[in-house]
Amino acid sequence: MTDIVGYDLDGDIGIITLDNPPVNALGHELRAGIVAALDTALADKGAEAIVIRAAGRTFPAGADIREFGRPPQDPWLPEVCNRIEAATKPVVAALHGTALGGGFELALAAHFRIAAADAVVGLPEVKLGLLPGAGGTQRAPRLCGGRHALDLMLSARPVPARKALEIGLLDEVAEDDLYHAALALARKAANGGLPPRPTRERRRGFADPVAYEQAVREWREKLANSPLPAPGRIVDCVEAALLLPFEAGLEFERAAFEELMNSPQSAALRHVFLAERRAAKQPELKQAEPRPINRVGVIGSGLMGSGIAVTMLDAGLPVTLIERDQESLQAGISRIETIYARAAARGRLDEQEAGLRLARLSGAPDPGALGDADLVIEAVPEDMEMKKAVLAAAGRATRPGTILATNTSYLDVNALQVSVPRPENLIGLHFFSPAHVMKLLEIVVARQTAPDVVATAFALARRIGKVPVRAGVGDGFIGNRVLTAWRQAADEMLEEGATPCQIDAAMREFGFRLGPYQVLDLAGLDISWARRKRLASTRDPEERYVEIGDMMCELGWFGQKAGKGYYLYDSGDRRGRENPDMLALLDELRAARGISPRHFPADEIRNRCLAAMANQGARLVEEEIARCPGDVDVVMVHGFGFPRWRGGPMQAADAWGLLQVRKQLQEMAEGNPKFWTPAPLLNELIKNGMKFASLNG
Ligand code: T1G
Repeated sequence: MTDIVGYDLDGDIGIITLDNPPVNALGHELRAGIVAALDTALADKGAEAIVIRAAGRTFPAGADIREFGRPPQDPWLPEVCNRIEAATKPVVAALHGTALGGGFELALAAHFRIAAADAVVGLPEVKLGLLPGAGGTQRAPRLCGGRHALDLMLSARPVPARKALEIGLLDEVAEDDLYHAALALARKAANGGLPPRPTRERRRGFADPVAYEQAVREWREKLANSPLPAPGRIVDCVEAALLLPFEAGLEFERAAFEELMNSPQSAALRHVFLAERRAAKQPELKQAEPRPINRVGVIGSGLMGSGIAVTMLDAGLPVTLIERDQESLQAGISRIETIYARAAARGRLDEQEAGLRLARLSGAPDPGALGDADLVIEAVPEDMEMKKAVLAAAGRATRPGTILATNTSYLDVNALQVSVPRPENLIGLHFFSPAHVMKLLEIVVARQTAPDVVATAFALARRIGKVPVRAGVGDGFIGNRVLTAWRQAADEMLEEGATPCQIDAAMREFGFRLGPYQVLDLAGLDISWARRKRLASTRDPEERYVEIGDMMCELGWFGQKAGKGYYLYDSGDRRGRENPDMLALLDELRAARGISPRHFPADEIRNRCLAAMANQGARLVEEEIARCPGDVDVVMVHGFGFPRWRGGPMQAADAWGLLQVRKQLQEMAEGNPKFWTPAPLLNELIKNGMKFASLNG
């Protein structure tokens, strides 16, 4: 056998063991090894039946995503599955961990399936813009019927073993010893009780064809306006399972799979999957041991501080909440209690669990209560002096090994380091509001931050369920820098004739849930106004500055919180409607600048916004604020609603074509050269015939 596929005999049962860490992904070597081991087992006269199992953390979690986009190598996974199904001896698949995608398809091709009680199974390929391409769309419905099969593939949610048993996807669940339970099942099969039964011949799932077709119709209606091709193709394949002979169904599935594999949507979704994991891997994690975090202090209990506290409480960490006085502290605790009460009321959390989490919360109006904290995060207002004072007090109140973190969105973390007794312990943890909901965490590594502090931050991100991205110190780090560029591009079009509604509609059509002006109204216009005022003295006179935002804030139009911003918000209506006063203000601004307004087509709006974002992303990579373009994509997808199936601004720019991006920038450069001039990195990539993706490692 090979070193990633083993074969041995246990009594009269042939045992094939897969061992391809970290998740037994079904890459070429593993597939070839399985076929070789299967042939050995079938030829082995001592083997009456066969068990396929896996070592390590999980039964195969799918095809190897890193092989996608390259010419597939024999044996293809569908071929491996067909070989298992055609075996002349009973084959039992023993599942543990997360048997997903091609891994579960391998199991579906076996004659019997047994799983550990805590295992989950699933066919989540739709999250990658694909469909189960190794027979899953044809075999699963034969076992569990159309409705369960469609839910499995279209929700992409893993199914716990007992539920999978209940709907017919498994034959047994092993309450304790999976291996021996699988052996017993194989022996029962071998002794004639359970002969080989190819899934392709199973009809259990077709028992009620009317209900099956009804499920197909219901899903087709639900998916009528989906911008993604994969869900609809999955429905087609599941319907084909009922209507076509098995081999024809396999061919139908194969054609649909190849169509999706070549789609830009799948390329983008696969890119984000790998970019998220690449962003979480840091050199420091290999060089330094993370420090233990058993108690967290949070200073400031406003919107951000309370959200950060809830994030830590949700992860099982005790939290000490610090405020300037008892009244503020009580208000903060009440805010946290309200968050949990709402979650319980919506059924997202049971009352008892909410109570357990709140029991881990303590508070004091004095940083002296932080003595036993391993990590202290400040979330006070964006004022440098205030943050310096708060961090200095935390530094005095805590142990030498305690990590101090700032949640600042913009401020210079290097400057903050000078305010604490041990600068090497200070790092930026930039959460996004609401902190207990948003997945993105920008980890800002300052000049003196110690490697083990960086390693601790990334380990903490995984523990609290966040998507971490490393950022260098620079105004706005990664996300807010790109957002600012997006806003500049949009504001210039406002000034020249577009309306907030037109710009937001164009960006929603691109795939954003909300357009930029809807986001700004939601966040509050006063926040970015404060930043612009703070930076006013350093503003470059050569850069075009659009005053519309300042004009609105001077009128008190702060967005949803004020009931008026780019849109008007009638009481209780968060969607907003066009603000005629805004349009009048724009006319006033254009007249003052001698601008004759013109119409902006949706394509031009999108192209200008995307070019501005990608160009800013290129600058962030040049300045080493972002490690690679993929990190910029992860930030924009997880922090700013960039449509995941477009992959982020850098992936979308690659898909559009860097020459096109540069052409768009050059068309704009005359009006605002410093902002629109193509980044040198963009020119370099074009010159070398490369894409942003080539820098992702
Ligand atoms: N291929 C290659 N590598 C994979 C992988 C995969 N399918 N899944 C995970 N990894 C790597 C990942 O990059 C990371 O690597 C390590 O494993 C741990 O992953 C034909 C076409 C299994 C639930 O969509 O959902 O089969 O950084 O950090 O949080 O029909 O990984 O350590 O070097 O995510 O514990 C279908 C994708 C594929 C499942 C584990 N399968 N994976 O989560 O660890 S398409 C999937 C996951 C397919 C067939 C089709 C999760 C996980 P490194 P991790 P985790």
